[in-house]
Amino acid sequence: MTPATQEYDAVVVGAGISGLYAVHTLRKRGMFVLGIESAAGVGGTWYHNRYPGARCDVESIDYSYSFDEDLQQEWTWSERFATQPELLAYLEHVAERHDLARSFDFLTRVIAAEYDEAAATWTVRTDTGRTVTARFCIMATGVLSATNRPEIPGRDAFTGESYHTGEWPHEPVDFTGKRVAVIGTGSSGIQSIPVIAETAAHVVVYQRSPNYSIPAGNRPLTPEQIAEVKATYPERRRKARLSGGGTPFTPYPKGAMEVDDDERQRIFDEWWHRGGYLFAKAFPDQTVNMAANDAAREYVEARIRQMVEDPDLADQLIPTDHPIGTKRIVTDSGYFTTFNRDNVSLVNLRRTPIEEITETGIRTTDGERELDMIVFATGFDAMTGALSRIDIRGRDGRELREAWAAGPRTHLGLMVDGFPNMFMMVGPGSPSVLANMVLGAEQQMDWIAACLDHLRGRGGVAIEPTPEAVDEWVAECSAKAAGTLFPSANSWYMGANIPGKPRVFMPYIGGFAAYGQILDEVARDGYRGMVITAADGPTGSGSKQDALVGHGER
Ligand code: N01
Repeated sequence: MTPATQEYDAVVVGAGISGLYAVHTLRKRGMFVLGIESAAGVGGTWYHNRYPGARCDVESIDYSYSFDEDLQQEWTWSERFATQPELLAYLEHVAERHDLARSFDFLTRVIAAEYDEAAATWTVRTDTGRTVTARFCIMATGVLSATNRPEIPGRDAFTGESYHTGEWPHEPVDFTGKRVAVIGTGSSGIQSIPVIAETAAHVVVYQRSPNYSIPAGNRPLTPEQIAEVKATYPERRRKARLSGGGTPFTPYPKGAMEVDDDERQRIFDEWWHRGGYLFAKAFPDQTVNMAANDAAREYVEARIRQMVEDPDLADQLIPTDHPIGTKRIVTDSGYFTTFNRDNVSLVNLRRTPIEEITETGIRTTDGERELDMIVFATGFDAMTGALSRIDIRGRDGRELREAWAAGPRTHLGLMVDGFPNMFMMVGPGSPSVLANMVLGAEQQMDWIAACLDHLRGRGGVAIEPTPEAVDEWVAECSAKAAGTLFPSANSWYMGANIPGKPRVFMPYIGGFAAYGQILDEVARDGYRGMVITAADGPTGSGSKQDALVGHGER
């Protein structure tokens, strides 16, 4: 029988890429760890986003753990960009290989976490009624996990089938012969539309803002390519760690405006054929210099016009509201050419906005279209949504939601002042979605583990950043963003997709390698900007000095 309350060294919230590695790392250190996950199994993003066409836009060989050399030698990816089922199978395999699932309570959602200063522990409450305490809380809650179902009038009135791409059902969804609406043309919409169009009677794409999308150039990996990667994995990982985005690619060494037209065209061609969102990094100045960005935009525009047969339709599919790359460029498989099919049509919501979702379809200002199915590809309350849906209270009952009312405030994207012993993974204030999330999770968790060793070595029970360190990091993050074109876009990076959300560029855009260097320096400087509370320390906290020693393994 499970006792109502149990004491752990650490609670890890989430069984996605970060949460799995967090549990593995902490258990290896002999800590008594409880993982809590709302889904029925591991996988996080790759558990939930089962929509047709879902794939990763980072190459599989890079979007994989590096901590287990045998794993990376034994696992063989079948395609350059893995599909969701393959990614989920991989994460299930990792969980099995390291026996991670036994540490998790599945089908359990964390609803509240409160810091008890006297005990220097967190009390974590769940929707199953189970409450546990833990010295440390690792929030591996994901940055694209809190789905956004916009408040469109009549949203729940539709009596046909209705799905959100981020909460896709496990049973197969049959589109055959159906009239399907897809609302949203971000990555999820753009990836799913061509696949749905293969069997649906008709697909109506409801587009509010067109997006830049670049064909993935996906292909099966040949045995020779796989052998080559496996033989050179350490070097590939080393390059990735030294890069801006956590993958072994570096931009052309000259700016787009420093080269002549022929050279610029050649480099754009090269990165176009490389495929996908990496195009944003062809030249190093593409997202900082408007002239360089215009050159990239014009190149892609011409490509879109080549793919879409109807020039008026092409016009409507070409973005005009943001510099290319300041919203994530979508990595697609046949998106623009799908509009050449007879069974795909576009509703341009800038011209004819949605008035209402009805019982039988969607009514826009030019009339109602009858539908059998609506697919909401409307995205996420990104970066902060999963945390703000939990009632998190730090010292003196201060709410995280309140602390972040004007936008997320962190030290190094890892900790918040007034919330001791709570660490966040791959969230706001870190390179997060701007870099390879798998290496990002390893980078941060390794740092957290070393930080906990440091705390233990100093006989401390709690660690947190100073308010000054948080102020400094927030200023550093916004200065880095201000030096780019990113803040000019109404992107989810800026919180602009959620009405009322503060408009702040949330990730750290200084680069993956630079961020890693900063983490290293802070650690070398004895965790500069952070304060430790000793067991008998000034705040009088904690009689649980032994907590880090561990109570055996769960
Ligand atoms: O979400 P999005 P997503 N009426 O926010 C529209 C990652 N990802 O799930 O732009 C009508 O990008 C909204 O319109 P607008 C990736 O990082 C990766 O597609 O706000 N439309 C937009 O078109 C990605 O960036 C992969 O005007 C409404 C769309 O819905 C991130 O997840 C695959 C609306 C939402 O696009 C999010 O992608 C999938 C309304 N009321 C996702 N509200 C990979 O390839 C919203 N929209 C790895």
